[in-house]
Amino acid sequence: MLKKRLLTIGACVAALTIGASPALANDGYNLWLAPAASPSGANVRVIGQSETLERAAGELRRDLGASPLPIILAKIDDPALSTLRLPTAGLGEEGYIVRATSLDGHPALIVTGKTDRAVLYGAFALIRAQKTGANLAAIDLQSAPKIGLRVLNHWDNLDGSVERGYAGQSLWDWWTLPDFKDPRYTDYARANAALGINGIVLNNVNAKPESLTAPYIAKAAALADVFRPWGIRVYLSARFSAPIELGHLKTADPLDPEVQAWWKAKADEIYREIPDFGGFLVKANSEGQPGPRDYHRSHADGANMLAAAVAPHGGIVMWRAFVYAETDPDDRAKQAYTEFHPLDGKFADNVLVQVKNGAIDFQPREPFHPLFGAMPKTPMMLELQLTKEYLGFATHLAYLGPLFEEVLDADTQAKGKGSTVAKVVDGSLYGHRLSGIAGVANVGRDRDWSGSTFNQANWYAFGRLAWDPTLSAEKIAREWAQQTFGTDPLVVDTAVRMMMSSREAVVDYTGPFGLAHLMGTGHHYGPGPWISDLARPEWNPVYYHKADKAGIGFDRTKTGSNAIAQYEPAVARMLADPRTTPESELLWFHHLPWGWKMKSGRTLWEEMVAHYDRGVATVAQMQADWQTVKDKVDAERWQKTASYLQIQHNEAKWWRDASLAYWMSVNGLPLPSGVAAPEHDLAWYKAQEFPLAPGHPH
Ligand code: BDP
Repeated sequence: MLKKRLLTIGACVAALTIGASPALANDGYNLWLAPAASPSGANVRVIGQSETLERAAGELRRDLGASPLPIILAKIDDPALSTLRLPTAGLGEEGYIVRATSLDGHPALIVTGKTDRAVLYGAFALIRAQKTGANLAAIDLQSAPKIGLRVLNHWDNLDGSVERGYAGQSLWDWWTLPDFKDPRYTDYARANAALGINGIVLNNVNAKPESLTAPYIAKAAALADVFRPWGIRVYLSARFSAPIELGHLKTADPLDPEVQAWWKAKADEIYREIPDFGGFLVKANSEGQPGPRDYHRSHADGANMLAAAVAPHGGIVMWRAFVYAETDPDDRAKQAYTEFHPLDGKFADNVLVQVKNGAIDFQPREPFHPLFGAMPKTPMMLELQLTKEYLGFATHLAYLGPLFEEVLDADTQAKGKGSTVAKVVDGSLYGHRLSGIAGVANVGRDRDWSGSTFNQANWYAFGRLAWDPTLSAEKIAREWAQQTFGTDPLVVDTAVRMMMSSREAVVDYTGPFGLAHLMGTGHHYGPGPWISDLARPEWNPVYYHKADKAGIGFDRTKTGSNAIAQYEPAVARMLADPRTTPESELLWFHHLPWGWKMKSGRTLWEEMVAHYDRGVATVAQMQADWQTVKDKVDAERWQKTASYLQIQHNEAKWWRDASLAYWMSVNGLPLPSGVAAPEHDLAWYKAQEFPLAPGHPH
């Protein structure tokens, strides 16, 4: 009897580990790291010793399916590999080689690189290659990251909430750290290492001074210990006024010797606990945060003071250029450039200036930020937002790969044609030693980490593009889908099709043609294009669209704010004329009559309506597509995705209806014939309130 029961249990375990049946529950916890159905097990040998090499071997033993060749992990300078004469040029510290070859007369699959970190990346690359269909018997991969600092920014607060977080509470349980190291911290590090992410900023840019106190440094050190074997360093957001709040100084003036000494001592204290601490991220003089401007000092003065404190330890400072001031009447889109451009050449050589992809704020579509290419002497870090503050929170399916690709491929023309943002960011355009890219994390304590299965793809895409910004968003979508859902072509093709149309759908139903910042106040949930009563002008959606009876759009040409002059002359010339401006950015740069003739021959108004409708229709299409894979995806992830698509459909329609109701109240125009009227009147949309929407800072 007992034996029979054991057998049954054994059978169940086997069924669970095989995991092939789509009917089995899958809560998404494994991300892109699903264990192999029949793992390669003991066929992996490590030459040399380090915790990181052991982790690499562990990953292969768990996640790699049967390998046709024995696998050998070793650093490239290990004498055991010397007969192979592997090429080391261009590998750098983190590049790997994965090659099927013959070692001392025996066929073997070599995973190697100059450092154990590189070998770890090679191991993950091998797993990825297998899961995406490569023939391991003939594998020959060589890759090195193009960008040095590949960093996630957590906007996590010390009380466990996450600013703009839609995937549950913060992963970090600050209260039980440093004593309790939740196993999830390790799983988190693995997932990041698999993508090559090598830095994590632990706390919100709107930083509390407490994160720099001894108890919190100890907590950060505990996380650093967990992350270290995975090649990941920790960083902290620093509050500029900490010398006053923690050090009881009278000032935080960066030129004050006592302030400088305080920061130096603080950095020394951190490095005693975290010897490989990465450095500081700083949001200064932005949205109420303290900064050097409070003392009539420049951003360079502030950044350089912190840079001097971490420099002896090899640390860096990531200084954000996301600044705009209530006292500045100029176009908000111009303010960061105005403030930072004159500072080129004034930053210490361990400072990177971190610039959001666009000049306003992570909107569904923004033209590239004019600072890219405009500060040749300063390493520019690109900041992207993975958490979908403006693209439907956790519930909307919006694959951001195309958004990231669009900005990386954008041509600044700073050194002639082909001076892409990617080349600015990877340091190659101006030959910088430091280069970096940051993503505002979309991770929390939800079982599936990111609030939905498809949101995981945004984390994945960020990591892959950070490694190689020339990869295509579509290729990344495909490899993600294969690792996430398996290789059934119907599932993969369907997922990729949905993903590739999804971001444009959000643009269409929230505001096409470069309209931006039309959302509800504070929580940023849902439409609010009518909002005009907030204290600061640039907080109001009406500031951005400037719609009136005659037309719509923000004139950023020389008859308006002349923001276009911040771009290279060749780019500015193109943007000066609405006929040569890409239509996707038309109303960002121009104020045009509702009757403006679009390339399609239709009027601007007709075309806007068509785009709102197309956005809603694309979501309906995603719903229909998802139905076709119902029997091929596990029930748990399928159902959650289906339910979220329904939410998205409802909310897309809400955005469309509310926006059209408002635009019609402004322009007095009828809807083109055959177009459905908004479900409610404008007053109804205006009356909606969401005080409990998630992610809202407090
Ligand atoms: C905006 C967010 C706000 C952030 C700010 C920032 O609404 O919560 O603090 O950006 O990046 O997108 O500093």
